[in-house]
Amino acid sequence: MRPTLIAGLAAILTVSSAAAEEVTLRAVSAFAEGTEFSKNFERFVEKVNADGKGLIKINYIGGPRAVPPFEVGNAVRTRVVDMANVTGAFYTNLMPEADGFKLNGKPMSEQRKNGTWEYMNQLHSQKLNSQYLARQFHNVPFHIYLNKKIDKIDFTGLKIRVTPVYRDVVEALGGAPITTAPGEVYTALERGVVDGYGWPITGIFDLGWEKVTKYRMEPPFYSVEVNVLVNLDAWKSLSDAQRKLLNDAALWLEGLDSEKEAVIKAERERQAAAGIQALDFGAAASQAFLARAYDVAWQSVIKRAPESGPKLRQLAGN
Ligand code: 173
Repeated sequence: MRPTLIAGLAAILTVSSAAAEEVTLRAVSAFAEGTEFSKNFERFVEKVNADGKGLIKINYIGGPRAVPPFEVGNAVRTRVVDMANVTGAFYTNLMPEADGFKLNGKPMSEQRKNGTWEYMNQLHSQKLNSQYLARQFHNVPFHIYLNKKIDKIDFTGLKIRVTPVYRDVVEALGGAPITTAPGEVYTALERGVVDGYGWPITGIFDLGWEKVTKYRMEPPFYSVEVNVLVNLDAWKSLSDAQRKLLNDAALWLEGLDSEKEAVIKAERERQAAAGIQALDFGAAASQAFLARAYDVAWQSVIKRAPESGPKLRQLAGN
């Protein structure tokens, strides 16, 4: 070969290997783009792409139009995607104990110190072939929303839309649970297929549910958990610098939970202004409901995951 050609080839190789240092990860969210439980993840993607220029890039494909919510866990396990923003409630088929994550409402700073993160990471590594990068929304509770007025906390005769988050407590209180993805809630309410639904305190305006919601039952219960998972093979293929960038962004993402207190207050006011009436049965009934809600949920987790269930309960401390 002529020296110029060799020099030329060498230049091309140098350029392409420099370019290859920037890794692209494909990511999806189990929640619709731009809605409450995708928004902070989308901010995380922006941050990684800004801070990680030349090092790592997240190609955000979007929400449930890309992968149906209940299939997102399997998509990250099999590396159909490299990264996912998804609640454990959507992958209990692969990890029955994921149903217990909602019962731990401790801040992530604490969970990272007391061994919870590590244990959760181990579970995700074993059962979801994933790195447990971050958990969001520990301070956001759930509610049961209703279209039929009740005069005590009793769901007898009511059909209630659930995911694994609410199934046990709805059944324990006499309701008939009907599982749907979030994308089907509006139609189910509009057609009267269900008389109510479980959902966090935040986010009902995103999909227009205030138009088909009359009541919100008090008290709030459990803790939302939406996790950022990275396929383990993808994770292992990253350099230390790339992993550090993701870990730093993950801590930043968990820190965004501090914004939620104000958001929750505003959301309660917005619901009231939209005509959604709070059904509050007083302190004693609320206490009894909470005790029952935690009790049936732990029983169910421990029954389905006899080894990890008790360990998760011990870590949650309730
Ligand atoms: O109600 C749901 O679809 C659900 O389980 C959930 C979990 C976390 C955040 C938002 C909704």
